[in-house]
Formats: sequence, structure tokens, C-alpha cells
Amino acid sequence: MSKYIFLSLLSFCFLLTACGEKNNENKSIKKTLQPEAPLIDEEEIDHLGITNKDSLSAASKRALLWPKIGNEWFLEFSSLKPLKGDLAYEEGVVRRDPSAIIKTNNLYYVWYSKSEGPSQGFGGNIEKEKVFPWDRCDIWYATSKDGWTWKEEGMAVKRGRKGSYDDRSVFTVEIMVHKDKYYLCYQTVQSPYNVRVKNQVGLAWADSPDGPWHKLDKPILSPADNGIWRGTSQNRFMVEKKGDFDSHKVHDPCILPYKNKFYLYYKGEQMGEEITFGGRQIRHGVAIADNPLGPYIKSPYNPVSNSGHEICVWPYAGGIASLITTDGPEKNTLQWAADGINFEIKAVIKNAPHAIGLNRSAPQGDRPTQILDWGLSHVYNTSDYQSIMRFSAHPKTRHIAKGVKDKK
Ligand code: AAL
Repeated sequence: MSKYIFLSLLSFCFLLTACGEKNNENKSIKKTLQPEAPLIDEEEIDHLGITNKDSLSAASKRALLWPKIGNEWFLEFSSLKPLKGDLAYEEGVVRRDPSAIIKTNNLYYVWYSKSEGPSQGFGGNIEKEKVFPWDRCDIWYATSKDGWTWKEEGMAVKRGRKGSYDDRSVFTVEIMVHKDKYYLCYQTVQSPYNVRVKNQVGLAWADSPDGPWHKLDKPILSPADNGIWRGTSQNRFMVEKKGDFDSHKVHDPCILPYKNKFYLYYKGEQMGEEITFGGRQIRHGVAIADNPLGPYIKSPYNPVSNSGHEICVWPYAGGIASLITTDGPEKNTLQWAADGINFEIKAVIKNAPHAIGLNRSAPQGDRPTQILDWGLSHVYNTSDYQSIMRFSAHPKTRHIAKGVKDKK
């Protein structure tokens, strides 16, 4: 293939990739890759360490298509540390999926899923036993002066009456504070908890972080209703039609006040989920409301991620930042969307903690990842029992050998 044809193709690929993007970094690459001179930026060739620009490997061709981004989003996580007091690991008890941490009256607050006893899976008696550690949970909360030693204060939101949409479990909670009111959004499941059960998202509000919590009568978010199961056996992979990315489950809800509206980010699970070249098919969506209590309308741009797991989002520089972990081809990336919808990769990271509870009281500094300096996560102490742990992270912009002074 002649150099001209290759570069034209490269430009075309780039234009497809970059379609709709407005940032300057991409404009400069676009300019670089257009067939008119300069065809390839010599500085970029040098930066990427390309030996011969007339013999580009597939990897070098891809690298030339990358947007030019700095390393200000790149960070490293340290190992998780155990908490003290009531949130230290307790055998026989599940405490998991911590909410964000808020600080009020000089106290940190966190909410989480809590249940007791082992899980039997779907092979046991699903009417009586727990199918997952997050089955038969209620939402509890704890407070702390220093973020290390926590006092469990009690239950915040309990499962609903038999027959209600949240009668089986309420779990994986997030907190939002807006205009002196407190909002908890969380997952709900109605009995029986079988593998085809569809879960929803509930919401409760209060005038104080200590409650009392007022639950809404109806869920604020439900799965898309456009998938079709094949047959009647309890098999979630057998479908006639998969439906939207969230046709089976809406998980990990998190509401952010944004642009005078309320953006409810969530994880979708699709009926007939497959394992792809990036692992599980998991994507995130957003539903937007004018009022914190809803109604929440799903964005027509959903899904807004093609990878990820638990939602971990925060406002930054007028847009929304998102940590994408665990599943899909873009797992282990930090992403940012100027409009809260169109996310772009800003850094590729490793060892991101699961189920992060962000420290929303962190100072709003210049660094995009300042909110990740410390926060909460959970670990599997055993397959039955999980406990909440503390993570920390630090930005990394230089690589320095031991004993060498950094003379930047
Ligand atoms: C987590 C979350 C949701 C799921 C379960 C508990 O990783 O995605 O909360 O339902 O696992």
C-alpha cells in the first residue's frame, strides 16, 4: 500500500474515531494525519519512539491515532487498609458497597449494604436462603471522626413489606446532598430472587443524615423492557432478543446534581449477557431529572460507556469524570465527559479498588483525581462475607529510581 493511501486511510479512521470530538488535542492529531503536509508530525514520531515512519507496525499506527493527552489523570492505588471500630471485619456479617462519604457537623457519614449469614447460591432454597451476599440486605450507616474508626449508627432504609418492589433486598446505596436535603438511591429486588429476576432502583430522602428516611412508593429506574427470554427455564443467557444494555438489571445508581438537573448514573446488565474480548458485557447509562425525586428519563445516548462495573463518578472542570473498572475492553481507565455524556479516556490505570465510595468532602482542587486521594472500598474476606476497607491513591507523573533525586 502506498504511503499516500495508507495515510488517507489513517485520516479516515481518525475522522471516524474522532467524529463529534471538540477538544484541541484531537484537532492537532487530525491536522497531523491529514494527507496534506505535514503528513506525520516528526515530534510525535520521536515521542512514540518509532524507528521508521515508512514501516509502521499495527501498534504504531494505533499509537498515532491516540489523542494527545497529558499524565495529569494517571495515578496509582496503594493497597487497601482495614477500618477500625464497628466497620472492622466481622465474621458472619456482610458489609459491602459503601456509598460516597459525606462530612457534616465534623463527622464523616457512610451508608452500605448489610446482611448476615452465608449465601447458598441459586442451588439452594431461594425462598428461605440468601442467593448472594447482597441478598436480604438492608441499608445501614456509620459515622467517623477520622475516616478510620467508625461507629455503626443503625439501619437507615429497610426492605419493604411482602409484595412490594423492594421486599427482598435493598442494597448498593449512594448518597446525594442537595439544598440541605439528603437522598439515598439504591438497588431493589423483589422476591423470588431467581437468575432472571429484574431489579430496580429505589430512592429515599430525609432532612438529616440520621433520618428518618422517606421511601418513594415506586422505583425511580427500571430495566428496559425490550428483551425477550427464550423458554421459561431459569437461564439468563438464553434469549430471543437481548434488548437494550440495561434490559436485565439497573445497578449501582449514583445521582449527581449537574447543570441544574440531576444525573442518575447507573450500570446496566443486559439479558443474554456475553463474554466478549474485553470480558463481561457491562456498560453504564444515565437518566436525567429536573427534580431529585424524579421522574428520571433515560438518555437517548445510552449507553454512555462500553465497559466498567460499579459507578464511580464526580464533577470535574465543568464535566463529569468516571472511573471505569473490572469489565469490558475499556476497563481500568479514567474517563471524562465535558457534557456528562460523551466520555473520553484520560488515563489507563491498574488495580482500581472495587465498589468505590468517594470522599465527596475532599477539597475541590486543581487535580482531576484529588477526590481519589482516599475513600472506601470493599474486600471479599471470604466468598460469603465482605468488609469495608479504606483505599488511597497518589498521582504519578514521573518514574524515579531509588536513591535518585528528582530534579524536575
Ligand atoms: C456489585 C454491584 C451491585 C451488584 C452486586 C452488588 O459489584 O455491581 O451491587 O448487584 O455486585
